Amino acid sequence: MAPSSEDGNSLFNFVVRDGNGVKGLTDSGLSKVPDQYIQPPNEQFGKTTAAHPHDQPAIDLSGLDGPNHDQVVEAVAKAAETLGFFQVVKHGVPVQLLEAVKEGAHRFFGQPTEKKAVYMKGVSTSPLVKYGTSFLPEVEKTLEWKDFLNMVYTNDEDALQHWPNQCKEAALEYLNTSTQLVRRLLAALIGHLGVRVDESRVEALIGLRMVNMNFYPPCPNPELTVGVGRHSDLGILTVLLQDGIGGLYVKVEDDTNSRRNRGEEWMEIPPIPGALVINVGDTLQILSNGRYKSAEHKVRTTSTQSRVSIPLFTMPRSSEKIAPLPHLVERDGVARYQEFIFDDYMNNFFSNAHEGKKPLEFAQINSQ
Ligand SMILES: O=C(O)CCC(=O)C(=O)O
Repeated sequence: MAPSSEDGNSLFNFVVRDGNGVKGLTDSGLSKVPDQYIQPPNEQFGKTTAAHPHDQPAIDLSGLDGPNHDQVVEAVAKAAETLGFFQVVKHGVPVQLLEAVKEGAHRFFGQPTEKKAVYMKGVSTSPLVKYGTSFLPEVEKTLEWKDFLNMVYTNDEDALQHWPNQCKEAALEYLNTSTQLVRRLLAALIGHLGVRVDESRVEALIGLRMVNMNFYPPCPNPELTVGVGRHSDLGILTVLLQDGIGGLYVKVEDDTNSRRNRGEEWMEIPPIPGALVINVGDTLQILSNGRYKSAEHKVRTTSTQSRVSIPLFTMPRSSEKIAPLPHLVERDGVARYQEFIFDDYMNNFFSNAHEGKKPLEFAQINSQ
């Protein structure tokens, strides 16, 4: 049985240290959300997020290799320059595979705690796999309503040997086919900047890849909690598969005074069957000297059904030096970010609870 929320330590131990996660908490039967999950008012969905759905149609990528190439590139680049988020269809990742990946996620999280807990940090026999809950429970003031499985890619053989049996085959095929998609999108985005980047550099820029499976159990008080707090992703591009439940919100970046006076504006990225969501990460913002925007996003919980989402994060190899591309600095007459080693950016990112786009300050030179 789950401990009462008045006993903060035992709740933390039950959820985090014993590996029961939010799923274990909700399986024990909850009528209200424990205090440890109640967000401060300025982060609560009920109080702050008056959102409207993203109304841009999904971009049809079948045109990328045909006569509509230029229009498709234009649409992708425009989305990356403004919201930093867009959806794609006819993307080359088979739709049946998307179903298999979601089923694999449900199979993994549907297991008893002891089966999942073998992958917990500090316990996992595989350095490539981590099961956990929230984002950084040891440093967060308020926990996020989410359990996750993180699978790092080194090569196909390691993945099939180490990733959990419940989902490894589908997850690996999803990673490999989505990586092709990332290569095509990145070629389009780099080309649109009017610069050339060697193929070997492109491979180094997406040389660290991981698939996460996120599981959001139903929440008795969705308006008080977050599934994931506001953040942007740290890498190049993220490919996200979401199921039909919805709950992903993106912040509309607009620095004009009129927007500031009206407060923040958030847009829901509605589920579209067969589509994949793409978002720009901090590293691509930095390489493009601020032209492409990493998107601040967050996730709402729901009271009725468990939601799953499966992001593929593409990031630079940890030893890679990152700085704005020299041609862009020359053209812009200013470097907006300083050079750093990606490993240092990653360490900073994974040392702090989610706080919007604050990690970008690590690299920022001028206030933007
Ligand atoms: O669940 C989602 O829709 C987004 C997940 C996310 O932002 C993340 O895993 O970083």
